[in-house]
Amino acid sequence: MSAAAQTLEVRVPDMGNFKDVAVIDVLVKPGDSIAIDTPLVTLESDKATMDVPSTAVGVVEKVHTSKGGKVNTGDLIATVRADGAQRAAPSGDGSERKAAPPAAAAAQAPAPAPAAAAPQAPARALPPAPQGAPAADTSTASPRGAVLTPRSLLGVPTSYRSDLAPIDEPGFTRAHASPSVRRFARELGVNLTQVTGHGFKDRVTHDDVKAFVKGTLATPATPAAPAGAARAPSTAVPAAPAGAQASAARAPAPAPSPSPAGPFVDPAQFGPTALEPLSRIQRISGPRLQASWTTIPHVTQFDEADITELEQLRASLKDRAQAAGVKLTPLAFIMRACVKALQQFPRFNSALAPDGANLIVRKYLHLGFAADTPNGLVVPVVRDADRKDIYELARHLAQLSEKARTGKLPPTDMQGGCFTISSLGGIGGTAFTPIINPPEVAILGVSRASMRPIYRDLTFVPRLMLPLSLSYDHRVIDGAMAARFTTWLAHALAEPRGLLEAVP
Ligand code: CAO
Repeated sequence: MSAAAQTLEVRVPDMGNFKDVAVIDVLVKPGDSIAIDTPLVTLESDKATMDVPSTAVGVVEKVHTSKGGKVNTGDLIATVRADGAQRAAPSGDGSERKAAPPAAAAAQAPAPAPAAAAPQAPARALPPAPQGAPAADTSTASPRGAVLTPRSLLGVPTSYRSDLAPIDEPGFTRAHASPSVRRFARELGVNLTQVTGHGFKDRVTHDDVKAFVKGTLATPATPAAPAGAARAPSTAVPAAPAGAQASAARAPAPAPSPSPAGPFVDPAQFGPTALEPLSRIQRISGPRLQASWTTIPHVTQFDEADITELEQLRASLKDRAQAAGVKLTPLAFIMRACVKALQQFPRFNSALAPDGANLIVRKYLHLGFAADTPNGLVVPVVRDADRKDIYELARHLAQLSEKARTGKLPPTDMQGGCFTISSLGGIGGTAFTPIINPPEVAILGVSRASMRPIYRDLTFVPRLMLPLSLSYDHRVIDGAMAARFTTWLAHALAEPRGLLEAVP
């Protein structure tokens, strides 16, 4: 291979504002065969944890970072030896291109190699190529173009990995499975080397991973536990079925979370139970939610908005919206109304300074919205929402939701939110108490609108009423101000033509 062999560089992709990000894991070593998307290192900032996927195919020549080190956007992570016969030409802008999977590399791999699997894997969608790169060349894998796989959208305590069963990384890398199955296995903390594949040529499938998890959950957990477990009662485990293999050591380890709510009473004492692992996002976001709920004095102000006219207006704009290539859901109007309310009440667009004695009032307005995804809750952020009209808001809402659902939301699309809207209106419910997303100081919950008889001018009239639930940080916002905010918001939604004005 050698005359033709070429060395490719894999660098840290664009990490937005993150600087000096800690390398908490190195997942490959020299000599490992890697494919596109093979995770190379795990990075962790105070806001997010992410795997850096490979943008090259070949054999790792050298790893240029180490566990415990720090990296920044563009830093070299690994050099990879690709087969010249199948590699693509260098891009000329300093970035490398994806090489086709080298047969030689596949042959070197001791087990069915990911390189062999790569051609079947759907190509990862990359963000737009950097300036100067050929636009139509989807094989361009710029060091700044790879998509990070965020493990945390809401922040991560540094010790969170301690609750995961260790994964045999080289074995995981060699396992015969597609990138989506690998992602799924990582999500559940499943060690792919332990999973028997039943797909084509014994490839591990999603169903195999699920069956493995079910199997391990049906067997008793090892009594051995991390330090501190003597205090923390064990998680519920059912009695082992006769003849079951003692495979609990392989099971995704439940988080050894000492419960602040008092001693744990094992439900298995009172009847049959099953243990289901939380998704990785849930495991990570849980402590963050708990910290917000227990450290911020939350109060929730309820109100309702008459959106009868808004719905008529929305129906009348359907064709125009379609022509503009967007779908106008009530949320776009609610976002615009929130922007105006935040401009009216700037305190809601502030953060409490760490000294607890000052407010940091933002002069920009990025609006977050909660999105329900197959992997859990994420909060994409619409940047400069105050400079977008209702159609642009709808467009960004749809685009970010789609990215969130398909796991392609980069950390930069989740940063810098000023205020969050959590809309459960498409699903149902009459009210709920959303949890503030710090350092924000308020969050608006929206439930399902319903026709209700409203007493007006001595008679009941049918009106479409939208329930609003505003949770706010009582250290920053007084009850009277919150009531004024929701009253103002309800009024803006009740007279929706004001929401259609052009935005400067
Ligand atoms: N009342 C009645 N109907 C509503 C509504 C409301 N408040 N809000 C939306 N709808 C309707 C929409 O009009 C749409 O119906 P049509 O197709 O007939 O027009 C339907 O419900 C579905 O809307 P949608 O949910 O697809 O779109 P959206 O713009 O309202 O919301 C998004 C987008 C991403 C916010 C949403 O899909 C989502 O993920 N919501 C869940 C958020 C969540 O999990 N919050 C909880 C966080 S706290 O744990």
